[in-house]
Order: sequence, then C-alpha cells, then structure tokens
Amino acid sequence: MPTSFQCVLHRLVATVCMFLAGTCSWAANSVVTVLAADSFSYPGNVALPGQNGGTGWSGAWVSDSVSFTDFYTNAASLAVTGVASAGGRAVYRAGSQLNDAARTLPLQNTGVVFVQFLAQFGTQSGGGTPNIRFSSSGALTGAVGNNGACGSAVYAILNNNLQAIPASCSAVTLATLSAVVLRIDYTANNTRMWVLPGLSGFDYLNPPTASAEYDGLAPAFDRLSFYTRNPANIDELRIFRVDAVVDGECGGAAGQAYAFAPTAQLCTQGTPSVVVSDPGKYSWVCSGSNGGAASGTCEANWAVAGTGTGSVAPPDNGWAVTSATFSNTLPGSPPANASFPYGLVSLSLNGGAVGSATSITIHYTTPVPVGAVYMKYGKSPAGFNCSGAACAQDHWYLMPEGQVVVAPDRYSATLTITDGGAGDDDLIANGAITDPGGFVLLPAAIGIPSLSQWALFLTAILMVLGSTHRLLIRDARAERLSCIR
Ligand SMILES: [Ca+2]
Ligand SMILES: [Ca+2]
Repeated sequence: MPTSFQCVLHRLVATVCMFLAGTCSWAANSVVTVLAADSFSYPGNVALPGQNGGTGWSGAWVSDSVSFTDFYTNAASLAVTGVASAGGRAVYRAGSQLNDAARTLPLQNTGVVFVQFLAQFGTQSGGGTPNIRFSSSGALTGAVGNNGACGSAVYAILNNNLQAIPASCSAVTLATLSAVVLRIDYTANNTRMWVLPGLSGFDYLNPPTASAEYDGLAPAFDRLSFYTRNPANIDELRIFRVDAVVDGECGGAAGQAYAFAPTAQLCTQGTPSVVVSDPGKYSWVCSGSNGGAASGTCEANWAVAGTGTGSVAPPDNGWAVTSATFSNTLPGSPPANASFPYGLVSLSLNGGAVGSATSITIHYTTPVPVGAVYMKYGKSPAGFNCSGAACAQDHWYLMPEGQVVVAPDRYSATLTITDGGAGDDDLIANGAITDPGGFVLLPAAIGIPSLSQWALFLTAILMVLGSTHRLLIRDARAERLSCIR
C-alpha cells in the first residue's frame, strides 16, 4: 500500500506528464517535482505584469524596469513536439526598444534544477538581449539567450555579466522555434543546455549530449526576468526537479553471519531501518525513495557459537563493540576435560570513559547449561588463579562472581567489566576493554561459584585421582602377590 508521500509523488508525475505530454517514457523510473510553471493561460493582448497564473510562483508577473515597455500576452501558444502547450504565450510588444517582465519564486540553489521553456526570437543579439535572466536577492547570477557572443545569434548560456564562453554557445539560432532545457547542477557547479526542436523521448536523468555547457556556473535564482528586443516569443516556462525512483534492495550483509548487529552493507539501494536482533538472526528493511518500493525483510545470521549461534548486544554506558567473534579454538591450556558449550567469545569494546564500567549481554540460541561457569583467558590481577609475574601471562581464571549474570531463561548472560579491572585483558584503564572468555562445563562440576572453590575442586579431583591411582596400584600389587602365592 503506498504511503501518502508516494501518492503525492505519483500525482506530481501525472501532473507533469500532462504538462510535458510525450515525455512520459521516463515517468516509470523517475519522479518530477514541479517547482514553478506558467503556460501563459491569460487573455490575449494584455500586459504580462499583473498576470498571476501557473503554479509555484511567489507573486504575479511584474515589470522589471520602469525604463522599458512590458511584455504582452498573445492568445496562441507556442508548440513543439513532446511538450504539452496550454493557453497563450508571452510576446514582445511594440513601444520602447526593449521589453521586460519578471517573476519571483522560492530560491533555487541546491541539487539539480531544470529550467525549461519554448522560445523563438529574432536574428538580433547584443545590447543585453535577448535574455531570460536569473537573479538572486537582486543580483544577476546568469542568463540564457545571447548578448552579442558566440560569433552569431545562437542560444547560449551566459554568466552574471551576460557573457558566454565558447562551450556555452549552442549551434541553434535564436530565430529557431526551440525547446530549451537548462540543467543547473548546484552541487557540481555546472550548467548544461539542450536546444531542441522537440522533446519527445527526452530522458532528463540520462540526457543526450548537451547543446552547450558552462562549467563553473550554476546560477542561483529567486527571480526570472525577460529582456528582449523585437521579436520575442516565450512559453511553457517550467522549473522542476527530476529524481530517480529508487527501490530498496538488501545489501551484501544479508545472508552473512555476524557476532553483533551488522552496520555496513545493509542496503545495495535505499535506506536501512534499525537492525533488529531476534533469536538466531538479524533483520532490517531497505526503504525506497521517491516513491520506490521497500525491500523485503533482509536477514543475516547470528555467528556460530558452539553447537548453536550467538550475538552480542550493544554494551551500555557509552561503550561500543569494535569487534566480536566466537571461536571453538581454545588458547593456552584450558582445564582438562572442560567443555565450552559456545566456544570462546572475544570482545573488543571502546568508546566509553576511561576507567568506566560497562555491561554487555551475550545472547545464545541454546540455554546456558546449568552448572556452567564463565572463565576468562588472559591477564588478571593477582589472586585470579595466578600470583606474581604469572598474572601478567595469559592464563585461565574464573570471572569474578557478580560480573556474570545468567538471565532467568538462560538464553543470555550479562557481563559487567570495568576498564582496567578484572575481565579487561589489558588491565589498564585506557578506554578499551578486551575480553576473551566463555562458559565452561567443568568435569562433573555442579555450581562452582568462585575461584577458590574451583581451585579446591580441582585439587580435590586430583587428590581423588591420586588416591584412586594409589588404590589401584595397591590392588594390583595384592593381585600379583596372590598369584605368587
Ligand atoms: Ca502556452
Ligand atoms: Ca582497558
């Protein structure tokens, strides 16, 4: 179901297609936004100043100079193929040597703006005419027409001194009835112009080679003015934007596996929504623009963690995940016969205040086994299964009690780590926390809450193993003795 925004855009397309009949071939993949337009649907043989038709303008036509006679109306429209005509046209009116008229509109100075009109002038060029001039806040910024440049009276793009450069001269004489399309690119600071006998099939987004081009000129304007000598005919004046319809399309992140929500390559086209993390997967949508459709749901997987998958949620207190990986490769010498149901998760966090703490939650698709404890591998303060210089060497130790909280449903666990404290592998308050560790099931372990008890447990195991060994030896000896007997 289209949004109201899309409906507005589609209506605009329909409106412009009415204006520009025959140029709708591009309407399927582009959207036209009319900024201002005038077909000169006025009574014939009246002064143009005071007329207030069309759309998008800030006011009626006015006289631009008290020195000259004003433009007049003619009831007959100019007509070229590919441009819908309506009403009449603006024409030179006998009187002073020059005619003028002007009209204001909202300032145009961003992105790409098209200015299009039909025109037919005479063979004269010079003395500041014939021009359709652009001005901003009362200052001339550029014009189209000519002013004695180009070696002959041809349509040209003029700068703020009404001067042309060689590349800005077209080959079409001003006396030729033409459709003139100006493409003003304020971002690239460039103006291109097409002067054509008609606009059937003209593709505004992929136009043919321009008739003229003025690099380094992009006239901003909040006012258009006409200055011409006899004869002059101007009609179907339109100022508009053309934007491509973009459908949302999932990006390269879709289908990949991530230990934390992906932030890059979400959309090949369109704008990504917030990434939602559900058990086993991340999902998002790429919205289209200019009336384009949204993508379907884009999905990526949680990273493989042991026999299931896992995902690290964003940490709190201003910290962010720099990297997170799950691995089944265990470093060093983990406790004998210990099993790591999710392998090891290696976190790298940054962005938090130096020395501050953060809580980070790790989600799993299988519940944390009852009896599992969280062990870390790395450097630790003294007393964490180490003493003296050995603490500065990587070693296995139990995460301090209270720094690991398993959720009631056991599908997630929250680690709390202080920058520089136990659990931060670099042991330095430096705005970075590195945290390799994971849940461990120790052999026959049931609820081993602290390091000292874990150490006692291992010692007990060894003692039991040792005494069993001794018993076995004794039994063997007894058997050998009985055989001898
Ligand atoms: Ca007209
Ligand atoms: Ca640190």
